[in-house]
Parts: sequence; C-alpha cells; structure tokens
Amino acid sequence: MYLCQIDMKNDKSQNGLGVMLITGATSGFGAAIARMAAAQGFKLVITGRREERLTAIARELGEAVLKSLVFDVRDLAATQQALSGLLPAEVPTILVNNAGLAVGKEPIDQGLYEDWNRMIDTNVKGLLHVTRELTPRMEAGTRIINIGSIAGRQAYPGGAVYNASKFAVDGLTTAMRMDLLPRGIQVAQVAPGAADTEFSSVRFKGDQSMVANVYQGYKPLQAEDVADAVLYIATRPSHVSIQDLLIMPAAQASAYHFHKT
Ligand code: NDP
Ligand code: 8X3
Repeated sequence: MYLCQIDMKNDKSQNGLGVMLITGATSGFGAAIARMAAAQGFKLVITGRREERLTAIARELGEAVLKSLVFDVRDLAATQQALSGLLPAEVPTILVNNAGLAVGKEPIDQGLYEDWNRMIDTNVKGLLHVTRELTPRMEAGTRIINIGSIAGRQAYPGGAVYNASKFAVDGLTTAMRMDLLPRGIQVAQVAPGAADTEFSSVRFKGDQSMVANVYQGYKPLQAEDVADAVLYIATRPSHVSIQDLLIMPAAQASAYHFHKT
C-alpha cells in the first residue's frame, strides 16, 4: 500500500490532478504507473504497440483514460500522427517516457545488429520522438519523467548497447532539464535497478530459465515500487523538482553487487 502526499496546487486543468501520458503502458512499470495514477486522480493517455493489452487496461481504468494510442515510438510518422491528434485537454501535464527494452546480452563482438537497432531506436530515438512532439504544447508547471536505469550509471558485461542507450537517457534528461528550464517544465529521471516485469523475458527472447536466473535468491523491485517513485515526483508541489531518483532492490548495491541467498 503506497501513500503519496498529493498537492492539489498541481491541478493544471479540469482533469483533476492533470493528464499523465505514459508510453509503454501495456505491461510492467507503465501499466503499474497507469493504475496508480488513475487511483490518485490523474486522467490518462496511455500508449503502446499491443492493442489488446492497451484496450484491456483502458477498460479496467474506465473514465480515467482519455485516450489509448497504439503506435511504435520508433516510427516517427506514426508517433507524429498519434500525438498530433491530442486535444488541448489531452496534452500531458506529466509525460512519462517509459517505453523501452533490452534485447540480448551478448558481448560486443557477438551482438546482433537487429538487437542493437531495436534498443537504440526505442530507448533513445523513441524517447526523442515523443518528447519533440509533445514539449512544444506542454505548459509551464508541467513535468517530464524519463525512465532511466542503473544500467545508465554503470556499464556491465553484455550490456554495452543497452548501457549506451540508458547512459543516453541520463544525458538527455540533464540537457532537457536545462533547455526546458526557461519554459517552467521540470525534467526528472527515475533509474531503477532489477525489477520483475516482462523486461527479462524480452531481453532473453522468451528463455524462461535465463529469466528465472535474473530474479533468483532475492526480492527484486516490483512494478508498483517504481510506479510509487514516479507518482511521488509527479505529485510534488510545483516549486519542488525531484531531478533524479535511483531506486534499487534492498538486495542490490550496484549493477554488480547482489546479496543472493
Ligand atoms: P516491460 O517489458 O514490462 O514493459 C516495456 C513497455 O515498453 C511495454 O509496455 C512495451 O509495450 C513498451 N515498448 C517497448 N518497445 C516499444 C516501442 N517500440 N513502441 C512503443 N512501446 C514500446 O518492461 P519494464 O516495465 O521493466 O520496462 C519499462 C522501462 O523501464 C524500460 O525503459 C526499461 O528499459 C526500464 N527499466 C527496466 C528495469 C527492469 O529491471 N525491469 C530496470 C530499469 C529500467 P508494447 O510491447 O505493447 O509496445
Ligand atoms: C534494467 C536493469 O541491471 O538489468 O535496466 O540493466 S539491468
């Protein structure tokens, strides 16, 4: 059970606490953020590629969902088409750039170009596409929350391209914060450690023994733990800017140090 102190001065519209747009709301962090934000009074625009999943979440959350948008963040034309259709009351007061993935864990001399392109195009270019399309329409007092990773702070063997993409998110977050400062738009990063979502299943292309190995012997973060961090940032009073939040399982001290039993 999570309790966030909510500042009603955050209210940017007739939509209660405001409108949160979440990319990658079909599973993991994104779905948990959508559920927690709806429960706290946000209106939502939710996005993802898997239409059935998105429709199911929209149905579950009912009137909280203003719009469900099915598109691939890698596809600039599709992103532009989907986001340009937002009505003024649907433009986010909180943008959560969450859609992302790791694919493969081969060393650099064995990596697959296709995997590398998927990671760079989704985690870096996808975040840029969504941000570029929405920021011109976002008002003073709004916030962007980028989902980074411990993998964007510490590189590890087999992580090179995923590491590079999340180091990019770290750098982009800092520069975006400076660019958007004069417009009164805050930019934050939430950087989680190991979390039990569909992440590892995607990374290991469905190999469940590899997935089980990642989370064995300790309790990883749950999607709700990360959602709680996002909602904390989203609901601070308007003069408070949480810029960076590193959140790890209690059993993880760094990208390399786990206490497994
Ligand atoms: P999930 O695989 O459960 O969720 C990933 C989400 O991203 C899905 O909703 C997926 O939707 C969406 N997505 C992926 N590719 C695209 C695309 N091309 N276009 C649109 N949406 C896309 O994993 P997590 O919830 O764990 O991952 C969320 C974020 O958190 C990612 O950025 C990940 O890198 C980061 N992260 C994860 C950690 C972990 O250990 N789990 C730790 C630190 C950071 P769909 O497939 O329907 O398009
Ligand atoms: C996901 C966390 O450590 O598997 O970003 O890269 S890690």
